[in-house]
Amino acid sequence: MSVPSLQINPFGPEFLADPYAHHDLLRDAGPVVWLESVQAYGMARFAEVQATLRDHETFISSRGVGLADFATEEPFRPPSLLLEADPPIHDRTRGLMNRIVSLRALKELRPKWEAEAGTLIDQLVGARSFDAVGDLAEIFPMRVFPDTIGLRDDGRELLLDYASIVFNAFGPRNSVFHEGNRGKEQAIAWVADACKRENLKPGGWGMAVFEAADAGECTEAEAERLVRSFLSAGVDTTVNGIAHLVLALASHPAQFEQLRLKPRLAPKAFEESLRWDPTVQTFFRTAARDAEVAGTRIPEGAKVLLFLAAANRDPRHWDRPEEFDLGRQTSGHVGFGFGIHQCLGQMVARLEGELIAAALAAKVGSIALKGAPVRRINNTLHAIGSLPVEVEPA
Ligand code: HEM
Ligand code: OVM
Repeated sequence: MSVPSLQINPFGPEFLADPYAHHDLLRDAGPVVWLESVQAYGMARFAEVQATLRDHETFISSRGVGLADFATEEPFRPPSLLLEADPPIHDRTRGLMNRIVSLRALKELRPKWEAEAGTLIDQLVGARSFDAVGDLAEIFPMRVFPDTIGLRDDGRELLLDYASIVFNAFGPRNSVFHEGNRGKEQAIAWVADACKRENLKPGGWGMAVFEAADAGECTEAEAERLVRSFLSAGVDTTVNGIAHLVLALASHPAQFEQLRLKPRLAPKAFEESLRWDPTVQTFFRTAARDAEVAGTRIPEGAKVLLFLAAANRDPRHWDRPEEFDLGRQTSGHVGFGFGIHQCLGQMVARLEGELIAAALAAKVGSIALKGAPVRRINNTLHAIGSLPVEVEPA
């Protein structure tokens, strides 16, 4: 079967400004497409995205989950020992990290995080009008996550700059990469420093990684790079997850009313917002051998771009996919990925999102958008720069 060849550029300004407007074209062209602009295969239907994520032996991560092929190109930074690793290395690093990001650790954090969410939402309800990004979505994760890692106090604001750079770097070296990263370079040196043992506070998840090194589970250098994973993936993702939760609730008032009536829907509200807009739009894989997907041959060495957000709204899999609906079964969405690389921090993200949804349900009577969301363009994240809202107290 010959593969449909498309001219559409998934890292072009029109696409990134409104990815959802272009997903039908990708999904309808076929189960597998050839993307001329990036010289890669693409998959945007749920079934093929999920099947490709599942087959980590054919579609590997160690040659990079961005456009660059680490077999032939210099990686942007030393590769992640989780995201950009295959078994057996991945099994070891992931096992070690899973023991740190444990159910028990999260249970311990909940009361403190819950109190922080309540305090913040009380203050915003008092203000009535605020920016749901600058005053809420960026504030809450920054109040809870860096302390959990045990990061040094100075310079924490650079975490957001760092994440922008890292997520831009999965795409091509286009103007989004160059212009988006300009002026943010000092974040790279700051993060490198912040990951060192001597800069981590005792009792945090950062130091716990070094304790695993002391126990012989990884080397000291590996520990530094694993702490870097927390800092790379742990903030901008939840910032935009919370921003999209607020956008979803503000733009679906009947659903917010359901949440107010049944606050036990708070976890569902965040999960459905992740299906509806998972923020992390895409990741690549590389074919480690000749493969075939839905009748299309994919040769060894080919890059494959997986459109996670398009899979989450594929009408072949979801009923009325564009609608944010608290009544739906959300399980199986690929907002956190699927298979062995499925998000390490998913319980962290879910706890943050649930607590914000619950605080809004308890304290807010209605949320209205006071203007269109202003997008912050990034090669990988569907990010919001500002989201003006007005709330009424409950
Ligand atoms: C992996 C999304 C929050 C750490 C992933 C993957 C996705 C994702 C899609 C899979 C990557 C792949 O298959 O190649 C998200 C979203 C989040 C979020 C949407 C928030 C709403 C977090 C947080 C942390 C984190 C809070 C840190 C505590 C990681 C790490 C990986 C990962 C280290 C790599 C795991 C591996 O390769 O085994 N995330 N993430 N993420 N995430 Fe998250
Ligand atoms: C990492 C990493 C970096 C960016 C994203 C991510 C979504 C992981 O360094 O392991 O997962």
